[in-house]
Amino acid sequence: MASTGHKVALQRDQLQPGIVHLGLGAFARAHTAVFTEDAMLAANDPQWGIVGVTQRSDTVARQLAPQDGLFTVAERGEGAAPARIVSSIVEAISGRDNPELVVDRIGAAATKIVTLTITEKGYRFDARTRTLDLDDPEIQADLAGRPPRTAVGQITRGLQQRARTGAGPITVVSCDNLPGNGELTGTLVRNFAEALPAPENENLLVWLDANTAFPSTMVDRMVPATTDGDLAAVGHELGLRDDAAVVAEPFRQWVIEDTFAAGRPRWEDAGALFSTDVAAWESAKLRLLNASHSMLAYLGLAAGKETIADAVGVDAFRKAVRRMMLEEALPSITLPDGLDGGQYCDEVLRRFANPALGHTTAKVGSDGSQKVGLRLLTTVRGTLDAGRVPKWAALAVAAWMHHVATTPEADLNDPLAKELHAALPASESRTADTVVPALLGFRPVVEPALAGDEEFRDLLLHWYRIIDNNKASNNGLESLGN
Ligand code: CS2
Repeated sequence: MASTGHKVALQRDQLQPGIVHLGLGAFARAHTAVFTEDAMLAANDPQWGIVGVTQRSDTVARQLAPQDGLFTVAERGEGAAPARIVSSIVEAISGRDNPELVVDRIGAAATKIVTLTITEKGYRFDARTRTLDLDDPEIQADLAGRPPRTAVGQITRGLQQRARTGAGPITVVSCDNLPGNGELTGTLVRNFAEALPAPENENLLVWLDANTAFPSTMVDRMVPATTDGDLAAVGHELGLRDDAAVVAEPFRQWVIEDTFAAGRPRWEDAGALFSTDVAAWESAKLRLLNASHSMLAYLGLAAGKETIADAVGVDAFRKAVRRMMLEEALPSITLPDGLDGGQYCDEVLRRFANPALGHTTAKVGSDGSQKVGLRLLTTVRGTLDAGRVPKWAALAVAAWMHHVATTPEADLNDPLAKELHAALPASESRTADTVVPALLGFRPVVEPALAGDEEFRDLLLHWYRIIDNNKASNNGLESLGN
């Protein structure tokens, strides 16, 4: 790509590798890499080149290598900018194939920041205690001393190398949709360090306290999985083939807590907001946008809708999502200063309706066991605690349950697919009366007090029956039983 005469914004020979990014999926390329390129350009500060690490597969690293790390971001929808080539990635490595190299890069003195987009399941934590899952066999293997393959293992081993070599302080920035993602990441790294044998662990824990920072962030941009059609369209626009191209909506947002241990790019020059109130931004985003996204995904899947835009185009679904946001989620959160809740909800619905994005219900509906608790059960709990009826959030949870119960285990895209299916009755006896109690009893997702709430259970039974009765007729579900 570099040789085609297309404009590359940064002076590549001056870039230094200041950031290691774990989880080089489409989102990271369309969000973190773009903000960082813009920040380096605006401040003429080339020290924040990104070493990108793919986590589970080596595909993106293989695609980027022959293109010198260059790739295209093509915006889709109203207000889309022309396709741009992003030049902030200086190296792409496969964490699966080269775990020692990842540790070395995190341990290098030039590295000042590690950023993460590894999705919820990548943290391998127990959602109830917000601590590292020490029973996870991958974590155990990393603790036992193999070249680390988990993100927490790679970070902690990299930090251990820094402590040993005197490579200096560093900041670890989680960019995943988890509340308190910075504090959580710091806890998981410490849990890993604590589980190492003495005195290895004590030295490391002392070093961590003095040399690391874990700011929280809220990230936002809808980035679907790139399809062959997208690649063909980008090829047409640019006149060249880019296998690592990504498509994204025009909107992007990043709110960051300004606690860095060793400097940072001027991301504010690229439109990021530094705030002391990231927690409020994060809960607004998770419980309004992400919760509605999940709700539309599961309702859409039950009604045979392929994309989020198709699902939000169904009147009854759009109304249900709006009511969930306005009547249940908004009253149970505290908004950050400067955010208008009503406007935010309108904007979210407008973004979902983007017909050009092709964000699939299957993609957004994946990993439900990791998302439903944070996005929806929080609102169910808050609404019940306030003495109100979580009618619409319960609809979303029932739709998730229906998705789990009607999708064969092998097709259920969820790290706990096996455990979820083990909790369910045999497929021929899956009805509201058997599925709802079985999944309410699924402890990794539902806490006992909520599982025992009769009002919530009755709502789930009510909605599950409506969804199940209408599965053969889209029109029936599309009116949600009214
Ligand atoms: C989506 C998010 O896949 C999902 O679960 O809800 O990836 C969503 O598109 C982003 O958080 C938007 O910022």
